[in-house]
Amino acid sequence: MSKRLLLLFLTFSILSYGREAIPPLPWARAEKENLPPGIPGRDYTPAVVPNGATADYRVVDGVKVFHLTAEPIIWEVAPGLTINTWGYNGSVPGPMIELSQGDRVRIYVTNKLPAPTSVHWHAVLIPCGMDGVAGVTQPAIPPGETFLYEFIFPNSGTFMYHPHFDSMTQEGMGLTGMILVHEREADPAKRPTRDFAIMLHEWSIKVGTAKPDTLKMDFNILTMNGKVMPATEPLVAELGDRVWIRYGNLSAMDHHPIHLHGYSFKIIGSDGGWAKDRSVLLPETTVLVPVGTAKVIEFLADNPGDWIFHCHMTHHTMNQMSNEFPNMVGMEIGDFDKRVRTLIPGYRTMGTTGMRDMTKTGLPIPKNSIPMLGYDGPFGQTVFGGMANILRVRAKTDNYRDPGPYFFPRGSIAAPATQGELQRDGIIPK
Ligand SMILES: [Cu+2]
Repeated sequence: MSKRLLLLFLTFSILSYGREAIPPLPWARAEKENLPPGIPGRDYTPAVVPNGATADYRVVDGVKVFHLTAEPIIWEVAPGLTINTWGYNGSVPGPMIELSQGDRVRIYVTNKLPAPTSVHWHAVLIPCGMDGVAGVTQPAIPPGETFLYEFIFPNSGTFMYHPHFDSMTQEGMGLTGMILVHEREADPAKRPTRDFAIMLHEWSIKVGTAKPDTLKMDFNILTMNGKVMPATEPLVAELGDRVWIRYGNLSAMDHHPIHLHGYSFKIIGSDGGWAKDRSVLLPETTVLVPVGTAKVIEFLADNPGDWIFHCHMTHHTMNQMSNEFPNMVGMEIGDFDKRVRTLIPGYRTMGTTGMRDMTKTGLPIPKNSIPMLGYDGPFGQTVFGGMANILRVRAKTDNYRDPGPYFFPRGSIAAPATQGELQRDGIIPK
């Protein structure tokens, strides 16, 4: 090496010392691998979308082609409440986009809304021009037009899609959807046995109306995949199954702590990626799903039964109760009802002992409203609904069809205490 070359080399080394080399682009590896489109069943076990659907696609020259249409829709939240709102491909949330890591997609977005829109691929690491932020990365899609997004999904994970134009109105009206990207795993035994995807959402719908009010910041309809319990479709698993539940939250204002009964689980992933070492994760029974995130929980189905899982914010399981009714709890009504009935036949004061009167077992309610719904279980009314559902774990199922309510082993249910039992343990009811 000549002296001059050596000097040049030394100068370059000193100048670049402490500076990182330019890292590879997040999608560079996937681009290089150029994998063929993943095949459901062979490369991954398809996830289950309770009350929902997986998006259809076709493969054109090795690319998965999807078509989303943002449009006004009529949506039943539960029998008794149907709303006029906005959705993708006729539903709230939109169909779940399910892929394999490394899949290349072309997603056409047709805007049939009365307003411009765009679609942002939340937490997917893609080139900036595909990010779907109207004004920043692209012009908004005008009503009547169709835009094309094309990119590779470089990582497995749990992601979401939603408009990035007037988000308060458009996400608030229900334009939301989940994206699941699976690792390519040839051995089904190494995949989760049951994989569920649930989008959390919240709505402000005045009693007796059908249009969500996206300007309001207090919410009275809290949904899982667009439904409130008891319209939520139960999750079914068999003993020994490795279960994943993936929650996404595109509510406007509220984080939802989702509590699962009967199980301890681990939070193994978020929309940002996966936990590397699961053995160090704290065991949990409630997962907080903040607005704008996804969380994935994992547990082994080892405890048979009908296990409720629900947002632990008590108002989020009460539907349109919120502040539409006066607080009657503890009121002594005496012969008030009897006197009013001479003027209004059939009158009954409600709510003096809580919310039970507001269930469908109570008195008639305003048209198109669900002041309170509850789940009719084998032992009565839950007086509890909204952002809630049931996980049914059984020794064996008929191909995971809903087995109906749990059959409790004899003597395993809480029941009235007998005189003998009270005496045995020295309990004297006051
Ligand atoms: Cu909640």
